[in-house]
Amino acid sequence: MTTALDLSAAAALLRAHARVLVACHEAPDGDALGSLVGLGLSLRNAGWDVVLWAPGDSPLPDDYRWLGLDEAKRLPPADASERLLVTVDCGSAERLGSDGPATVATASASINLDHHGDNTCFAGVNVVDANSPCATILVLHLLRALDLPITLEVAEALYVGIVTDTGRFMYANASAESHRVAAELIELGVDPAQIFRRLYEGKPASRVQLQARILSSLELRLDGRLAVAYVTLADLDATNASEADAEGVIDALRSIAGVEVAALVGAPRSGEGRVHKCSLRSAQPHVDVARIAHAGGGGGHTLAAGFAVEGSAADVVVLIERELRGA
Ligand SMILES: [Mn+2]
Repeated sequence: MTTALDLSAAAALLRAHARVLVACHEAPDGDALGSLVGLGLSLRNAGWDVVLWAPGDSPLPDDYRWLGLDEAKRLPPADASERLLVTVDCGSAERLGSDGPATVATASASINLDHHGDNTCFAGVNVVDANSPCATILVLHLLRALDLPITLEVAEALYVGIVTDTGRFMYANASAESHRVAAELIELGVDPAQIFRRLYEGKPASRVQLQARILSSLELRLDGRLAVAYVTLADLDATNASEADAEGVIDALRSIAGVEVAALVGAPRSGEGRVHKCSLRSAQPHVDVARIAHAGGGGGHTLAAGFAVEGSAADVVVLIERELRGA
C-alpha cells in the first residue's frame, strides 16, 4: 500500500508556481469533484491563477453541479505544460483519460494528491495516503500547510468528499478522523442536512425507474457470494436516464446476506464498441475487490474498485468468478 506524504514539498511547489492546473479522474465522483473545486477555489481565493480540468466527454453528474462545475474544462488547456499540475483522487496518469499521460509528462511540475492504495506515484511530488478516507481530507491538510483560509464554499466541497467516499459515514473507512474533520467543517458553517438534500433528494423519477430495471436483473452466483446486476442500453433508453443515475444501486447488491462481492456491469458507451465497465464493492472486510479489478486491468480501493474489459457482459462475470473462486 502506497504512503508518500510529502505535504511540505507539495506546499513549497505550490508557493513556487503562480499558475496551476487542478485535475481529477475521469467519470468523477463526489470526492474527485469536491477535491477539484475545494482546492481550486481555495488557491484562486489566495491569488493563484487556477484552471480546473475534469477530463472526459460524458456530462458531469448533475448531483454535484451546485459545487460550480461549469467552469471545469473537459480537455487540458493549451497552456497546460506551463502550469503546475495538481491531480486529486487520481491513482494513475491513465485515470486522467487519454490526454493524461502526456499532460503529466509535459507539465512544468506535478503534485499527486490521492488516497488509492494502488496509486502509481506518477508525479514529481506525491501526497498519497491510502489510510485517508477520502481525497478531500488530504486537500484540507494541504490547505492548512499553505495556511490558507477555509471559506464556506471550500468547506462544503471538502465535506462532499467525506460524505460520498465514506458512504455517508457507513463504510469501513468512516474513521475517527473522517468524523473529526466533518465536525470541523460543520463548525465552519457546513449544514449537513442541506448537503444531504443537494446530494440525495429532489432527483428525477427516471433515476429510480432506471434503478428498478437494474435491480430486476439481479443474479446471485457462486452460491450467493457474488451479486451481479446489469445496466443495459435498453434500460438507459427506456428510462431516459444516464449511466451516472445507476450510482447507489450497488449498495443494494452488497446489502444482501451472504454476498461477498457486489458487481454492477455497465452498458458499453457509444464509440466504445464492446468495452464493458464494471464497478465492484466488497461486502466483507476480508474480500479485497482491488485484487479482482487488477486482474481485469483496473484498480481502486480494497472495498471499492472497478475495471473495464473488451468483451461481453458475460466475459466480465467470468473474470470476477475466476478471481473470486481463487480467493
Ligand atoms: Mn476518493
